[in-house]
Amino acid sequence: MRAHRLSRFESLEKRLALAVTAAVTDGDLVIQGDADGAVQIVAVGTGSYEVRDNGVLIADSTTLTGVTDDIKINIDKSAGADNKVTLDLNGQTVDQVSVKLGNGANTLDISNGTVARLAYRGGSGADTVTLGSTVTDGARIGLGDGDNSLTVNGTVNNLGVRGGAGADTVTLAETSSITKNAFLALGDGANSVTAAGAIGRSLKVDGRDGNDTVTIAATAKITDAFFARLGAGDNTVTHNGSVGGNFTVESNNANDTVTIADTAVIGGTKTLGLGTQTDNGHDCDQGHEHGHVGAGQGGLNGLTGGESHNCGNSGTTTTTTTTTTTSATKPVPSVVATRVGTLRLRR
Ligand SMILES: [Ca+2]
Ligand SMILES: [Ca+2]
Ligand SMILES: [Ca+2]
Repeated sequence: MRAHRLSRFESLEKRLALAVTAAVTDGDLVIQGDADGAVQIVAVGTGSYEVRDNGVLIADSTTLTGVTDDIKINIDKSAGADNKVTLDLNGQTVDQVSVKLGNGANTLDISNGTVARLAYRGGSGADTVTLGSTVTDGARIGLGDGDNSLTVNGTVNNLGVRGGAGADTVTLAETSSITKNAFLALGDGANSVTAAGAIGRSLKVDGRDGNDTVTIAATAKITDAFFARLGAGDNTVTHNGSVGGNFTVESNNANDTVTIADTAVIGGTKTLGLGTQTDNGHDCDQGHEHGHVGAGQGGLNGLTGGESHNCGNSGTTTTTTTTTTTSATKPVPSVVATRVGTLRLRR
């Protein structure tokens, strides 16, 4: 009888141990441990929150109150489980949100509030991150290896993303607005980038080995430059939107495809250096961006700083393509609107 009770007790203890803890320390909401299931973090009032793990209320606003500073989510340091975390800020403003979910196929969804700085670090699994909140300073998203996915729906001041060996998909949705720069260093793999929203300054995309695809959608408005450096593989760039500054594509493969729609806008100089890239995707602006492209873990310093996207113009582009200028009757202000169909540079 006694043994039976003990056994049941141990079983219960074991189960309870597999749950996150939530506490407020020095104004920070700290959520950590190994999750039992999906972790839901919801703001329920000014500085007060509720946290659930697998539907079970871990802590409510009686203890989770006085959150005036950061939110720190550090789940699954060792187990490599698939973690699902939702953070509903419900109109609240917090300073820094830092999220570490370890290995495994993790999902993070942040919505309905304002964050000064966001730092996400995923591991070797396929991370899926959806960002709907406003980020007033910088968002640094380290996706690590795996076939990761990032979707930005909200407003972010500076966006820095790093991916590793897998096929990373980054979507800057039509509703998204990057106030300053977006720098996406996606490493090896068949990475895919779709920019459909507004970017106040520049968009820079770095890929390495693998077939990278970059699409500037018709709804996209990039105020300054577009700069893609796509390494090896069969890379594709499609421009249907508006780039106010220079439009530059470099790669290791002279047979890469760049398609610029006749409705697309390029305000500055178009430079296609397909096959001219001599390295394989390391950061060109080494004085500015630290860390290793594709590392995903750490090395995120400076990701969001990039004021300059001038990368020592390897600038040797001859266009051997058909270029059909748009009709002269069509008003073409200071922009260059050309129809070039599919550009294929062969050498
Ligand atoms: Ca990952
Ligand atoms: Ca990648
Ligand atoms: Ca590539």
